[in-house]
Amino acid sequence: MRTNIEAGTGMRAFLLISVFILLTFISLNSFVKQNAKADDEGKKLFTAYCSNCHMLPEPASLTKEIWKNHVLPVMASRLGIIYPNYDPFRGLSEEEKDIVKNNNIIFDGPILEEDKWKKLVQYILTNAPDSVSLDSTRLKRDSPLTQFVREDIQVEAESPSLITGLEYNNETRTLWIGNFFNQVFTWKYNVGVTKTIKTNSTVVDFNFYRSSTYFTEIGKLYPTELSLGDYARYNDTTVSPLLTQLHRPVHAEIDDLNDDGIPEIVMCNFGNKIGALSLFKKTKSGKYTEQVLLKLPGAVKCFIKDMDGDGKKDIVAMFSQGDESVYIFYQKGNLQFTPKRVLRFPPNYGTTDMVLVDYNHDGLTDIVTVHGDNADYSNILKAYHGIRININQGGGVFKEKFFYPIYGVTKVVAEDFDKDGDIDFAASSFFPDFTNLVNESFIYLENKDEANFTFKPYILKSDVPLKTLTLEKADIDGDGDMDIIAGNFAQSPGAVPPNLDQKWKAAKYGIIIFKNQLYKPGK
Ligand SMILES: [Ca+2]
Ligand SMILES: [Ca+2]
Ligand SMILES: [Ca+2]
Ligand SMILES: [Ca+2]
Repeated sequence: MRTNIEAGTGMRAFLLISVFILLTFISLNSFVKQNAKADDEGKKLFTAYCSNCHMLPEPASLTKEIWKNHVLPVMASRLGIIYPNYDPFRGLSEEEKDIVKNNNIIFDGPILEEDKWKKLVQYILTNAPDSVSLDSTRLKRDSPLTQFVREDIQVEAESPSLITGLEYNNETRTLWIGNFFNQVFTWKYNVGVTKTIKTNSTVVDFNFYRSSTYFTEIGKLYPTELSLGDYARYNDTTVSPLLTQLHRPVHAEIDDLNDDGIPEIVMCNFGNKIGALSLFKKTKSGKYTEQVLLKLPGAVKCFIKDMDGDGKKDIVAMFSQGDESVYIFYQKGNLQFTPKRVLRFPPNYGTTDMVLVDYNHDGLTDIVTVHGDNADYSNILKAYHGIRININQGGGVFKEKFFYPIYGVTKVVAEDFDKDGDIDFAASSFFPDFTNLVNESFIYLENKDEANFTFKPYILKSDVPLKTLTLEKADIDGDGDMDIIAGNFAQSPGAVPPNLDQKWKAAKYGIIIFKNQLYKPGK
């Protein structure tokens, strides 16, 4: 009997345990299912609401902390949900507040229910990493720079040096330099500064057209919704504004787009929360009228080029704020443009620069894009920062064929620097890793195998690493090879190591020349 009882007890215990396990399994299963359901719902909301304004980012592309404290409050405000620790109107003047309100940037009330927003947030935070670590393979990838020799040159009396614009005029062999202190310098190799010109505001870009020089004056360098910028013509003695009340213009092109003898101006009004790419046409009375080509903030760079080979000049423009993208505006009728978005990137890519180059020599212009801005909401090392080569497939289709990662890269120049027939690149990073990779603030990428996109990277170990917002190429010493010029910008929007910050601020130079050693003077 005892055995029976024992057996009976054993059986009951077994049954109880089985039931327990079964129940546990069911509840676990439904818990997992519920969670998966919530995750699924969160994902759907994320996809629906976060692809309205821009390309969908990966939740894993930023850390939980960055999402929570920096990006989500801003995103929420764009959906009319205001976080207690984030006031989208903070620091804005009444005038700016009105501009933001009138452009429907911030909604009056929420356009998404709170529980849905919570599910969306939960989905992002579940899939975001706690931290990102430095890619240690990069610590060993760079060779010492030998193709170029660095030379630092003082141009201004002001300190710290804050160079904002740099452009070389090949015809007059003059370097034009703009700085934060509303000054423009003309500079010649072996001569030095030849002229100092006072401007209305900070000059960030230059154009040379029919023996005149044109200044793009940003108005205010730091974000504002106010339109305080100018576009001015300089004729040896006077600066005459052609266009005024521009919204933080950062780049312009002037050219006769319809071949009627009268030049038009294409203006990148970077703006801030609002902005636009505009075409300015000269009327018979001599005044300019604005035709907005695309109302989108972050217009940062443009080129005028016939991209479809129909004989009419088109416009290629990059937008770098929120909806990061490259558009081609095809000229159909007389100054009538049809836009096509040819490249698009998630908003965390931090798109900053582009160059046009026929990388693979097939007669089709390719677009090289640069992604590395870390000045806004998410200051971490990003694996997807770098240079992208987007090859023209024909018919206005571009495909990313190569990605070279560089933390915080902001500018690039493309050229066959060693004259072996293939395109090499030089790039500057304003947001490198400030500890072990700070010398990647300047990288020379020598093309080793064009078809396979094999590049050899070189850096210069320096006590005061390059810190620049500007990068230009020119044969500055006139010896037949292409050199690289950068302007010193000794201020940081984010935290940098204090000892480096001191060195940058104390640096007694305005421009840095990387002199190509391919042909040496007198050799
Ligand atoms: Ca065309
Ligand atoms: Ca090509
Ligand atoms: Ca080469
Ligand atoms: Ca040279």
